[in-house]
Amino acid sequence: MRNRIVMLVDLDYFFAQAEETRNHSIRDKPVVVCVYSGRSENSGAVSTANYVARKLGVKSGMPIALAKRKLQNVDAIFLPVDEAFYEGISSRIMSILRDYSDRFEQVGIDEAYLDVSQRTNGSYEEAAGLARRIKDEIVKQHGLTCSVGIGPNKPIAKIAADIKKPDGLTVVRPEQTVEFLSPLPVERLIGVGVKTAEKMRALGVATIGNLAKRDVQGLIDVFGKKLGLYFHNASNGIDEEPVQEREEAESISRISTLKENTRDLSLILEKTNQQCEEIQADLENSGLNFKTVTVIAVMEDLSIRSRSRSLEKNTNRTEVLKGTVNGLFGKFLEEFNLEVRRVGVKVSGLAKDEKSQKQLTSFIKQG
Ligand code: TTP
Ligand code: MG
Repeated sequence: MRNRIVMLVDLDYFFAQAEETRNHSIRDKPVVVCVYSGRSENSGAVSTANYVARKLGVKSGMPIALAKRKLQNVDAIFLPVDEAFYEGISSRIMSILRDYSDRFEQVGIDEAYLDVSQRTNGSYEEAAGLARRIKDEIVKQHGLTCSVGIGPNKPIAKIAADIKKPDGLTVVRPEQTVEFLSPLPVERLIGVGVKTAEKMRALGVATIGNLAKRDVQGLIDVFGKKLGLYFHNASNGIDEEPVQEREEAESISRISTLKENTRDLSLILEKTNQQCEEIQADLENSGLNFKTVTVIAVMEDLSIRSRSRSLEKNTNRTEVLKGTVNGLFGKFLEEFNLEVRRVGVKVSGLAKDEKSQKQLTSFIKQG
């Protein structure tokens, strides 16, 4: 049987690198991309940071205030997330990756699995060459680096991609799997979090190699049948999950915190109009339109409320979205007496819009 070859491509420090491509002068400085909550100047969390900032201790998820302390005496750049911009780059890169694969599965904004078994005829040598071509093309077209892992299945490709970053390329051939996995800490396996790792350590299992040597029945006794079997297979590098195209997103949404709790409709709409525009950009990028609009509110007592309205037919018009949100929130404020803390907008009932449908049909006709 031919070798199965799976590739995982993960863009390096994606949001921060995307920011560097539109402003080269920030490249050598620490760049921190932030999700500002808007509550006070520094409230919110770090979305991601470039490697210059990471060397100085900044990480995803860290409070912005802490990142600022770490970069106190350095000329650092703090920027707000611009998701519409990153989505645009992401969808263009994903279409490059799709073209290089037999089967394709996007798993995040900057990450995708490519099954390349067929086009490389099961040759890891060729797969490595293909990965180098992909990396070159993404640099050439978008000025971005990525890290690639190649292996006989998805988990190994993923672990391989994570081993060397940024701009890495790591190939794990089937015969190298055990040697590759053995020394790694158990946390590298998907599904092994801090708690499970602690439990494993108590059993004398610290590395994937330790885990692989355990008797499968012993693992089932401790973790139950499903997990026990999974840990046994995963630590031995066994995984049969195919690379599979994901279903279209079922909804697109945005939610954010208001500067202060309020019942003032115009303050709410200021925020939701912005969200509607971001959603519209996502819809346009993916050639989708919507049928149902939902508004979501987190109230001052932290309870969550939502109200929806379905339109007669699908549309992608921003004015319709904004208008519907306006109507829903107007009614909403009449219905509930509390102040609103966070607001969000969601569109669902997504379908390909006519324009891209037509392009698709003409494409098929030509082909
Ligand atoms: P990742 O691929 O996990 O991170 P990254 O691309 O920034 O860095 P790496 O070089 O290690 O791959 O996530 C992709 C994007 O998702 C990231 O650029 C920003 C966003 N993100 C968050 O907003 N919050 C988070 O906690 C994480 C992990 C990512
Ligand atoms: Mg990444």
